[in-house]
Amino acid sequence: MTPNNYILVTANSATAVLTGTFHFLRLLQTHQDISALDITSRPRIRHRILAHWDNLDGSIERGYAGRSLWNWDELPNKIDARYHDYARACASIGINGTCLNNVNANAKSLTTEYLEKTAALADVFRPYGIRVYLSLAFSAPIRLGGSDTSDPRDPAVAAWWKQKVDEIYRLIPDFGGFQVKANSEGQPGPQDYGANHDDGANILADALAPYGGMLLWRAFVYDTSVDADRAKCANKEFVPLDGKFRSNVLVQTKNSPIDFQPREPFHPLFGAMKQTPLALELQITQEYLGQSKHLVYLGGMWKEILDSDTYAKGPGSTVARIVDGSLYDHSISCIIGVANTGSDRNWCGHHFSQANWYAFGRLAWDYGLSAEAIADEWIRMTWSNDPRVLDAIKTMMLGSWEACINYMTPLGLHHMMREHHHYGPDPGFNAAPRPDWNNVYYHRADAKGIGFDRSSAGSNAVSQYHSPLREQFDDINTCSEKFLLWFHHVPWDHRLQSGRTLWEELRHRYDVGIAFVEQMRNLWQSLQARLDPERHAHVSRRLEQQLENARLWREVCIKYFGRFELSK
Ligand code: GCW
Repeated sequence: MTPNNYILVTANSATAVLTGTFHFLRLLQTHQDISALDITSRPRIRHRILAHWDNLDGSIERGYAGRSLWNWDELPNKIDARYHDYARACASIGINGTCLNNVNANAKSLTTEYLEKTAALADVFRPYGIRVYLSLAFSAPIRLGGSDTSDPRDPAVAAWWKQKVDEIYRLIPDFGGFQVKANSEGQPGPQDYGANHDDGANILADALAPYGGMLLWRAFVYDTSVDADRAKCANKEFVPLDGKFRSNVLVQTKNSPIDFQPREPFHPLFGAMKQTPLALELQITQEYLGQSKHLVYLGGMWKEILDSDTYAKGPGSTVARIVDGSLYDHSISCIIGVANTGSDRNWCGHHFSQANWYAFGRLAWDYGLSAEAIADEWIRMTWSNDPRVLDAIKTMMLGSWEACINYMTPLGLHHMMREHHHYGPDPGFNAAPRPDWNNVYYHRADAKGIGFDRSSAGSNAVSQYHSPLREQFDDINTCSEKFLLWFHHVPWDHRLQSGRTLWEELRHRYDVGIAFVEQMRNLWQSLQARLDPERHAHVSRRLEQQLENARLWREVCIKYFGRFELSK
């Protein structure tokens, strides 16, 4: 047989052959040379999960693409064709898990009736190599089991969970495990009984362990009695528990300390817990980044987080190496992205939001890929291989995240959005029931300056980072300007690297952000004849909305902050 007249896709499991086949299709679709293929690929992170914040009534918390894909009323009997399409799309980018229901969980999802529905979905997803996970309500023993407590130290509670888990595995033999939001934003949890996160996680982990199930325990906690600076709370609660969790528990940590803001520094829990594997939680759905109205490609944002050096074990201790388990030698690893899918015809509300679903999967598989390389693949497969189209769209995508930061929250500002729905600006908001739900709590603008002082002279959140980051962040002159107002209260006339004062620079950043949206709109217009009219028109309308909203951010923020600047 002469060499090179066949192409072999092989792997160590059926699912992996499927992944390899999709990789090959991607090479064809992106017009790569296939004459001398010699590719080996393995995922860097073992569990690559989409988390759906979908409610059982079909609504989606922070969903901007229509109703939930899961039609619970029709399950388990009716299997919608889109379940297969969804699984195929996920498998094509290496996603191997899906958590079906909202972390603000309804206990009902663990009833036998709903488990049978979940089992039907698991049957659809199995051939694609995708396991299902569920979010649970910690109060389920009370709500479903008739118990008067869900205290994790009560043997009857542990027994209830064990029999529930046994039931789940009878129906779904490859069930992935649970995701838990406990004692966070009003959700029930072990602290309701004076027990702690490890107690709660461990009884669930013990029930899952015989089946190889995994427990994702979220670290998104910010109890004001723990610390007055919300950014510090998770470390203060979780670091003392390091070493106390069972081996099948991962502490699931958002990429950043406050929430999924347009830009924040990485979460200091990465590098602070050595004995506990940490799952990285990213938000694909753009809750704080213009939702499905703004074109914002998140590849660069996630790369910035993954590539961040924590210095936990000296230089090179990146967040990625903590998440993949290599830094502290953990065999279990997980990355989880809050999904942006829904039942909209285009899946994600905005045609360009699909790029974020795609980028999540690709980075989860290989965080060494660049944001640009991922954008390149996606554009070719979604829009065109025409170089003019490719160049224009790539320019749009690659500049879009920085533009969003500039027109919403430049220089380290954060949490300035409108209450509840989180779309649009409201820097003066100060009427929430807790201080850290107010926007004035975060920017602290006054006649002297603006920004949250988290330096050693302020809340000392910098102390949660390792040297030399701690010192860099602590000093107003060495703190990266992208995080300046996140770590410092800066005088209005402080000079920045550009030579402009802070106030001048702020105004400049808003202008730059808006100018980029205008550029995106113009680039998109120039492609009209090269793209299909329907999708082109849809994106055009979205870009107009984005521009209008970006201008609103500038107008409202400059007017609001201008009052303080003038009074100085
Ligand atoms: O950012 C906040 C969101 C909530 C969400 C919460 C969380 C699911 O506004 O909608 O609740 O984060 O991550 O638990």
